[in-house]
Amino acid sequence: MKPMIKSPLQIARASYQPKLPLSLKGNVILKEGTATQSVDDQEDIKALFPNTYGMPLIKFEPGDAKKYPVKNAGVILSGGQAPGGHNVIAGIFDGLKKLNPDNKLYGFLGGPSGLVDHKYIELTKEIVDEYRNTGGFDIIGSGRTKLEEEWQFEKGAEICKKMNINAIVIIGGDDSNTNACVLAEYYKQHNIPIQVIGCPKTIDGDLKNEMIEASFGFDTACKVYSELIGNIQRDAGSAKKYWHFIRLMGRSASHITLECALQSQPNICLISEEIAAKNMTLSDIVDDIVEVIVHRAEHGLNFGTILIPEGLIEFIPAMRKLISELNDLLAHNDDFNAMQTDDEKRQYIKGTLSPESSQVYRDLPKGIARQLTYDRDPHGNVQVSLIETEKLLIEMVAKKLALLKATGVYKGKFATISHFFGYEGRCAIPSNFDANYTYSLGYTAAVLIAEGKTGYMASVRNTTAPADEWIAGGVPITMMMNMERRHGQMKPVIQKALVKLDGAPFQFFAKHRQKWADENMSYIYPGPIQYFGPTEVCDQPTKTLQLEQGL
Ligand code: FBP
Repeated sequence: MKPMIKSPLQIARASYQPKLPLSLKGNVILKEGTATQSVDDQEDIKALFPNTYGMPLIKFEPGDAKKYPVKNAGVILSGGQAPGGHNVIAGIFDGLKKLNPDNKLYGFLGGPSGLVDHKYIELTKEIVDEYRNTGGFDIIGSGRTKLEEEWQFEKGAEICKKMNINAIVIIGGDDSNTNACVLAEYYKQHNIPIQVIGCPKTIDGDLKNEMIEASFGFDTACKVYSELIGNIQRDAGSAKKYWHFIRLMGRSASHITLECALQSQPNICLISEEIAAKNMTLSDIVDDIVEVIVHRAEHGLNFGTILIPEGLIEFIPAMRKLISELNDLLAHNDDFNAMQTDDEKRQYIKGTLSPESSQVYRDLPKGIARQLTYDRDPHGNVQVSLIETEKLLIEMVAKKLALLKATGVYKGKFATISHFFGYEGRCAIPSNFDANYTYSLGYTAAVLIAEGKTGYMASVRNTTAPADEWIAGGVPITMMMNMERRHGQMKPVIQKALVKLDGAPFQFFAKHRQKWADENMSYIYPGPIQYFGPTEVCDQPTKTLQLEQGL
C-alpha cells in the first residue's frame, strides 16, 4: 500500500489514541435488561420481526477474562459521509483483535452493493492504521444502494459463507439501519448463521432516541459549519453592508441548522419543524425576515445572517402540496417532456395544477419554478435538496423590501450574499468527541459480535460526561421502529427524529432569538475545531446534546 502524503495535523492526529468507556478498557461482561417494545405499532412490528422483536437492552460492565471463539466480520459504510466513519472501523478492528487475535475484518467496497456484488478487501492493521482519526469514507467507500430485497440478502449470505464471515456491521442512517434490522431478521428466520449489527451514522442528527444520544458526525459537521458562520458574521459586522443567507445541509430535519444557531447566534434562523407546526406560508416566512431587516435598518444595521435548513421547502404546507401535485403531474409525463419551450411547460403546469397550487407556483420566482419542474430524480420526483432556497428567499425578500421602500417604510440598503454549507463538513477530521464516540461505537460492535448478538445497534450513552463514564451496550433495532407510509405502502421503519419544539435546544433558541435579531452584534465566533489543548476547548459536545441532557 502506497503511504499517503500527510499534513502536519494528520501526522499528529494519527497517533491520537481515542478514549474508550471504562467498561471497554478491560474485560467485558454483558448485563441484559428486560424485554423491550417498539416505539409504536407494537403488534405490527412484532408480527414482522418474530425472531428479533422484544430482545433486551444490553449494557457492558467491567468483568472477568473470557475466551471467545474466532469470529470474522464484514463492515459496510452506507449513505452520505460523516466524520468518524474510519474510527468506527478502527474500533471494530481493535475490538475484534483484542477479543481473539485470529479474528479478521473485511470491508465491503462502495457501500451495500459491495456485499451484493462480492466486492471486498481484508482490512489489515497496515490499512486501518493509515485511516485512524481521519475524516472521509475512502477506506472502503460508501454508496446508497438499498439492501431490501431477498435476492440481495442471499447474495450477501453467499459471500459470507465463502469468506467465513460471521457478522456484518452496517454503518448508516435510519434507512440503512432499518434494512440492517430486516437483514438480521431474515438471516435468523432462515437459520443463516450471520449476525447483523447497526451503527448510528449521519451528520443530519436525525437518528437519535432515548437510547441513541446522537448519530456520529453531527458534532464535527456542526462545528465546521459554525466556524464558517462565525467567520461570516465577523465579516458582516466589520463590513456592515451584506445580509448573508446561509443554507445548511441536513435533509428533512433542522438539527444542524438549530445547532449552528446555538453555536453562532445568527440574526435569523428558520426551523422547518416550527414552520410546519405554525402552518406558515412562504410569504409569512418572507414577512418575518423582512420585519427583522427593516427593524435593523432603522438602527443603521444593514447587515446580518440568516440560517436556512435544507429541508425547509417540504415543511411549508402549501409548498408540500405543490411538490406532491408536481410529482403526480410530471412523473413520466411524455406530453410534458415533448414540449419544446419553457413557456409552453409553464403554461401547461399553471393550467393543470389545482387552483391553490397554481397560485403558489405563479408566485414563485421563475428560476425556482423552473428548478421545481426540471431537476427531477430517476423516479420523476422533484429533487427538493437541489432547490436553492437561500436564493428563493433573497429574491422574495428583495421584492417585498422594494415595495416597502416605495412607501417610505424602509430606508435601508439590502445587498446579499448566498451560501450553501454541506460538503465542507461531511469529511472533516473528526472532532475529539466524534473520534472517541465512533471508536467506542466500533469497539462496542465488536463485543456484540463476539457475544453472538444480532439485530442490535451499537450504543454509547452518557456522552456529556468524561469518556470513562460513557455507557456502552446494544439496543434492539426493533425498539426504534414504527410503521410509516413509504411510496404508498405501510412499512416498518426506524422513527426519524425531527426537532422537538418542546425540547430544550429549540426552547433555548426561541427564548433568545429576538435579542439575536435586534442587537448590533450578539454573534458568537466558535473558531476552528481544536484537537489539542484544554478540555473545555477541545472536548465539548454539541450544545444540542448539552441542553438535551439538562446541562
Ligand atoms: P445521510 O447521512 O442520511 O446519507 O445524509 C447526509 C447528507 O449529507 C444530507 O444532509 C444531504 O441531504 C445528503 O446527504 C446529500 O447526499 P448526496 O451528496 O449523496 O446528494
